[in-house]
Order: sequence, then C-alpha cells, then structure tokens
Amino acid sequence: MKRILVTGSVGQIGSELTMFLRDRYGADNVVAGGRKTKPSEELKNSGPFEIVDCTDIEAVRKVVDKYDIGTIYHLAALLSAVAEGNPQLAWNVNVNGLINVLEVAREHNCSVFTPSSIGAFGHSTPLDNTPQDTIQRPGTMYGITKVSGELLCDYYYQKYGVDTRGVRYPGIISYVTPPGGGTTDYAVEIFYEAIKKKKYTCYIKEGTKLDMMYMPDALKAAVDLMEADAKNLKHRNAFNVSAMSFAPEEIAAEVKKIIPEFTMDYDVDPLRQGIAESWPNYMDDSAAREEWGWKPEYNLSEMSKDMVEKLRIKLGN
Ligand code: AKB
Repeated sequence: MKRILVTGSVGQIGSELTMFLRDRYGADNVVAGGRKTKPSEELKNSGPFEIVDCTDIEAVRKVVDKYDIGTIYHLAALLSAVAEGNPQLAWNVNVNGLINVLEVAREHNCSVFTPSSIGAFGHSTPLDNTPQDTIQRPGTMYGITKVSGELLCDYYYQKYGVDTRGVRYPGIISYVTPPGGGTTDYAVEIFYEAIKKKKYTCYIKEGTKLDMMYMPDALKAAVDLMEADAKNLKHRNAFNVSAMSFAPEEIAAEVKKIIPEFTMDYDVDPLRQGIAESWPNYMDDSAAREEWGWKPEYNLSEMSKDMVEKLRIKLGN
C-alpha cells in the first residue's frame, strides 16, 4: 500500500489520528508531519516523523516523494480564536497551506482529507438544524478560510479529479492533546478544571448551544469517509457531522453528576462569545449518514463519563 501523510500531526486531532492510522494500517505506513510544536515521544518513536511546513510547497513535495505518499490527511490549521488574532497568518496557513497540499496531491495522484468546521457558517445561516447545503457567509477569518478550503477541495476534484474528501467538524473533545485557541475549547477545559479544582469559569455564555463530538467519533468520521465507496458520495467535501449539541450549563450539569462538588461560573469573553453565536446550534448531518453511513457512538453523558475516567488517570487523580 502507498503511505499516508498526516500534516498537523502534533495538534489536537492530528496527534490522535496519527496513532489511530498507525494502528490500522501499520506504523511505518503513516508519516507524522509536524512543524513548531515538539512531538510527544510516542508520536516520534512509533513511526516516521518529518518536519513539514505546508506553506512551503517544496517541503510538502519532498516528503510526499520521499515516502511515496498516496493519502494526505491535512490537519495543519489555525483555530478560530487564534485566527482572529492574526488573520494574515490564518489565511497563509489555512488557505495557502491547503492549496500547496492539493497541488502536490494533483501531481502525485494522492487522496486528500481536509476538515472544514462549524466555523464555515455565519449569522445569516439557519442556525437550527443547519442544512448540508445552505448560506455560508462567515464573519471570522477562520470561517472565511474554511469556506475557501471547502471550495478549493471541490475545485480540485471537479477540475483535476483529485480524490478530495472532508467533514465539517464541530468542537472536538479529547483528553490526550489540548486544543489550541478554538472557541469550543471550554468543553475540554471544563474537565481538566473539574478534576483539578472542582470549579470552572466559563468564557461562553449560558444558553449558547454548539455542536460537539468526542475524539473517537472524530477519528472514525475521517477514516470512514476516506474508506467510503466513492460512487456513493454526492458531496465528497464538507459533510456536516455532529454527535451532540449542548450549552455550557448542560455539560456542567453532566460533570456535576460525576463530580458532585463541581461548580461553574461565567466570565464571558466577547470575542469567543461573538464567534459562538454565529455558529450553528445544531447541524443536520443526514447527508453524511446517508452517503457514507456516519453514526457517532458517544453522546454527552457517555463522553463525559469517559473523559472524567481517562483524565483522572492522566492527571494522577
Ligand atoms: C474552534 O473552536 O475553532 C474549532 C472548530 C469548531 O473549528 N474547535
């Protein structure tokens, strides 16, 4: 089999996806691509690791040539809150990085998985039961890069026949690698703080519903879509996928069931609150269910139980 490259392999999703793919396809067949952040010993020692700056097309070409790569999971990207702090950098990494990957994929006949996000929607989108195909006028640089990415992936498929596929991820919750600078990060932080301090101050306002997903389902979504029979895919890119939708007080109530002393208060961050209010309350992911059998395994209560159990072990608590 041709090998797999994961860009952004040191990030929140990339670090777990790389290990998941190594388990599934053999460690030597999965090349972890990272840039600035130091990889964990596990990631570095369990298979090939290469420095790949996606904004440098030569660097991408070199690694794809060297390892005879057939599939690229392109996860290198800036998240929403960080992107608002440095919009030019966000454009460079999220859009120029992606077009470099797509160009190299076109030259080398690679398949490409690229995640979009709930961030690809905006205030003028229907925010309840957000349809698969709907208005996309995001007001954040992150959202603008994500819509551009969805269109670029469609373009490379339609014009050049590159096998591009992707999902719109909601907030991803995991206990392994913390997310870096997203709007939905509170849903991860709450567990660390609940275990360490029994209290959490939430930067998102009560009542603000957002789609979320536990990491095992996020990994399954990526691999199931990449393994799906192409003839069943009508959309290919930017599939809505969700597993649960909740507001801060609902996840707090769930944590409290497991850690009864837990309390939460609020200190709302206007930047992230503004972003959250422009994102769907919950998406309609029926296209993913129909076209490639998407079905999440974890709901809010199952995810919360597993997070607390795993984090207690990780934090030695
Ligand atoms: C973020 O909050 O920026 C990400 C996302 C939903 O794309 N987690």
